[in-house]
Amino acid sequence: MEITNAAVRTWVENMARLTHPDQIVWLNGSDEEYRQLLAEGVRSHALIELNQHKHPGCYLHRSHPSDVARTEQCTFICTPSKDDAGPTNNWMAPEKAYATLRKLFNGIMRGRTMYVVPYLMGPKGSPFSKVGIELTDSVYVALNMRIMTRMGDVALEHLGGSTQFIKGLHSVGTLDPQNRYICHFPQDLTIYSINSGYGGNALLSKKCFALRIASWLGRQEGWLAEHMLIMGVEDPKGKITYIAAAFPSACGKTNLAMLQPPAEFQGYRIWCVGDDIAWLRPGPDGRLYAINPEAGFFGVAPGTSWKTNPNMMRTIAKNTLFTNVGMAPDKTVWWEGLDLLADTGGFVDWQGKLWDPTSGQKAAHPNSRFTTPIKQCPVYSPTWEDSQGVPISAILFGCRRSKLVPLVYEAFSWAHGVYLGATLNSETTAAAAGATGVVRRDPMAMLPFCGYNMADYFAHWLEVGKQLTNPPKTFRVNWFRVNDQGQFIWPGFGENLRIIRWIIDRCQDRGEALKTPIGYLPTPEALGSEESGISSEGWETLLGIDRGGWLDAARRQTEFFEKFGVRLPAALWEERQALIDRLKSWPLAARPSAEAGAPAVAVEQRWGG
Ligand code: GTP
Ligand code: SPV
Ligand code: MN
Repeated sequence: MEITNAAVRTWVENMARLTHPDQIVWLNGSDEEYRQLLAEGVRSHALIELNQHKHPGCYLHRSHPSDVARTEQCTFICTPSKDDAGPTNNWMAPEKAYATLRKLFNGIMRGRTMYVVPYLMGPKGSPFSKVGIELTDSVYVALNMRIMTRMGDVALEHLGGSTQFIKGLHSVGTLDPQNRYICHFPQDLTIYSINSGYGGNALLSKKCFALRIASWLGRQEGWLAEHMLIMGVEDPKGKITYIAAAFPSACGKTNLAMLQPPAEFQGYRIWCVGDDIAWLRPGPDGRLYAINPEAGFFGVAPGTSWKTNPNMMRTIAKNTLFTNVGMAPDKTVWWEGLDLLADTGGFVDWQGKLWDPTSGQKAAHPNSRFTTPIKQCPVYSPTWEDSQGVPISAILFGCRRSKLVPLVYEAFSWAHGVYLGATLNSETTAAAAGATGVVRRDPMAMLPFCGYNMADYFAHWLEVGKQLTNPPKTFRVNWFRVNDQGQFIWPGFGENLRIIRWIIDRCQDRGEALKTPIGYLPTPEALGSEESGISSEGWETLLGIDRGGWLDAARRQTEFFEKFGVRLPAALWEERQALIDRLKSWPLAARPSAEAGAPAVAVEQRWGG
């Protein structure tokens, strides 16, 4: 296809003048081109061809051991004013960032190929879709972009003569962690990323564009870019209810988005629209509509198995790129949690070293991943192509908390839901470099992904809610409570449908709930406690409320809220105070953990509703 868009041509020429590639290859997105890129990947040792009999179309990539996850300390929002980036983002002045990065990019592609990767985020022809162009010297990144986005001519066709496209310049550089930068210039719709080839650092469509730049655009244009899965839940009568859910990285979005209903859920079907990112906007009917801008899954490998996520196992059976997993001598892949191995002779770990299972070292890196097309998912939802998106009935904010936070509870209102999202706390995971298992504040699961001041972001959420005459109900969920032995109490995965069923009941004004100071809680019976196999002590932990713990938690929010100064919407302070007041006036006798089966109305009367 001839490149007629002058703005695109000029920008690519300018970036080529800066980086000096030996050659420039414009990608059109064809199957033939994809095969050539794979061949180039194998030739240049970026890829290892896997057993084509057992894994047709699949390849393995090993990233540099210092480059295995997003690096948040190297990620910057470069707005003209520091306040516009806000206290939760790293900030660098745009002039300084451009100067630093231009120096690093200068001549960096000598001896390399620059791939020009046009891509479309969202359905073809949708008014909500947006175009990006990534320039990269990594064939691995180019291949991933082919799976993760609608890549090639389709994007340039959608763009037409428009100058509004997101400019992304990426180089693996020297992979020097000391000079690694992922810089965002929202005001210029520009992203510069250097010295990493991994995931969200390098696939600029994903976190850099579809969340950081898009959240900034969404604020101006009246919509939301969120770290959310989108799923349809079909009930036995054939009615499909759509849900969006924000969980921090590696906290269960991909798994929930395509869950396999347990046997007793006869007639239920799950439809996966997306597993990581949702763009949401108010529709003409006062409901909130969501599209998934992506076209593939970049999913966590460890823990994925026939038992936990059979739909993903089917999805990744072919045409999948694996990154940093272990490999058997017959060139099949393996990771922790997959299945027990009879024989580990000749296995190599994610770095290609002979693996000794008794060493305590993991075969697969904890953040090892697969890149695979959404259309291969057996429960792929055709609404993925729907240019208006799907109407969302419920929004879930999920966290990974071994203590305090119940399995599920419902907010009293949109503003209360925004407060539940804004105060989300979760234990860190291997998806980002740094310590794991540390509780940190991760508002709306967007801490690393919000492209502007989070106080303004909360205000924007509240504003969007005002435009919805029929807003989604909002919920907090936590699959990760542990017992004294440190084991998960809740079985999770497919069993999460029990929670989803209650949530849908609540959206249809059914479903039994207890009104408590923190929100509406289900009774164990409403979740199908008889079939769940969980003991009554288990249920007490999962659905109990620790009043002292919640009062402490509310107090600890002060420090977080104060970071934002006067920019923080008053509504959040009010929600916090209201929670404290409800907790203080709550008669201990009415605690649902003590009398889990009590009818909702009785509890309400006792603490004054
Ligand atoms: P990102 O791709 O990083 O945004 O992660 P994600 O939110 O999509 O998380 P994912 O579904 O990939 O799950 C991350 C890890 O949590 C995997 O190891 C899963 O096996 C595990 N996990 C997912 N759902 C559950 C659950 O319901 N219970 C338990 N115990 N573990 C879960
Ligand atoms: C996450 O960390 O939330 C991911 C993986 O989805 S990455 O693409 O690396 O951001
Ligand atoms: Mn994610």
